[in-house]
Amino acid sequence: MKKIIITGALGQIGSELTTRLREVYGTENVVATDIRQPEHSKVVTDGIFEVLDVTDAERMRALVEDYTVDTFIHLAALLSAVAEAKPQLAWTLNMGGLMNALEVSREFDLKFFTPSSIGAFGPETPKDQTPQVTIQRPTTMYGVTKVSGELLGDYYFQKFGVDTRSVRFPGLISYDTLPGGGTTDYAVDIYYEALRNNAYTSFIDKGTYMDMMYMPDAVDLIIQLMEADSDQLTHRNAYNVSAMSIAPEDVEKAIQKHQPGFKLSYDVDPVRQGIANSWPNAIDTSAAQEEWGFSPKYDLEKMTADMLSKLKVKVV
Ligand code: VAH
Repeated sequence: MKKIIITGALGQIGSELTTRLREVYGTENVVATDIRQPEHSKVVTDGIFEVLDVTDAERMRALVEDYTVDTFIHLAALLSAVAEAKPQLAWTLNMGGLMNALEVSREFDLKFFTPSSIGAFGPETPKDQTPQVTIQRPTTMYGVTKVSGELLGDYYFQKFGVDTRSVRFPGLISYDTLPGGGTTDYAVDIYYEALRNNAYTSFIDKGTYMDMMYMPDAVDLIIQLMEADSDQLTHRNAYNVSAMSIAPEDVEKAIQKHQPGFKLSYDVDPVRQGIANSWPNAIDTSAAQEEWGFSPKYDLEKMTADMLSKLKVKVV
């Protein structure tokens, strides 16, 4: 990677990835884009920023040509809960945007990354130690777009030679930018509410195990995968990645080590609980470990300590 364009740069992944890529590759070599242009975001003020609606193929092509990038990182998409509320919009945005990004990557011979998700699995998928290659029949529109995205990524690699790469992200936990309407957002909200009120009411039920990862590990692995030798990669679209399998009560215990009086209660949201129930408990990440050295640094304890210390500065 030398010069990179990113879509969805203001999102939960995009905001931290943009900052990191600017540090690693140089501010002048990162073109951050999103559909809006807030005045006070560091993504907008600290480097190159362009407004881009990813369903606008002409504008996307013009930016790629003008900035002579060699890598396309496509993050713009609706997440699971929002996609379930607006399934038709989710298909149009998630798949229309992805097709435009793959087409421009084909035309300009760009290296390409877009994330899949554990949401690409469904109720028939083995829930524990979910294999890298297994049945994928998701029952959410988000999952349908993610499986379709994986298949499109492989198709563009096999048919057109586009160097497509992808991972199935678990729930991502971060202190920089709030997530935008996912099922795993409880695992971010809980830290904010622990500091504000020393209490949190979870919309996901006790005993609901899902894969999770701290954002620094997610940002690191995107760079690691994109810098890996293409010949090393077999399961390009998309690698299972995860750092921990946790339930709300596990986060409660980890927070209580820092705030003994912290109280967790439950008010389950049937829609997001239904989505969570259709996903795995814990996925197998051996393919990513073997093919490109995936190795997350943060477990629940280390993440909790860092989240609470970083958020103390932000949360009033
Ligand atoms: C969501 N955070 O909840 C995203 C992610 C595995 C979860 O895909 O939709």
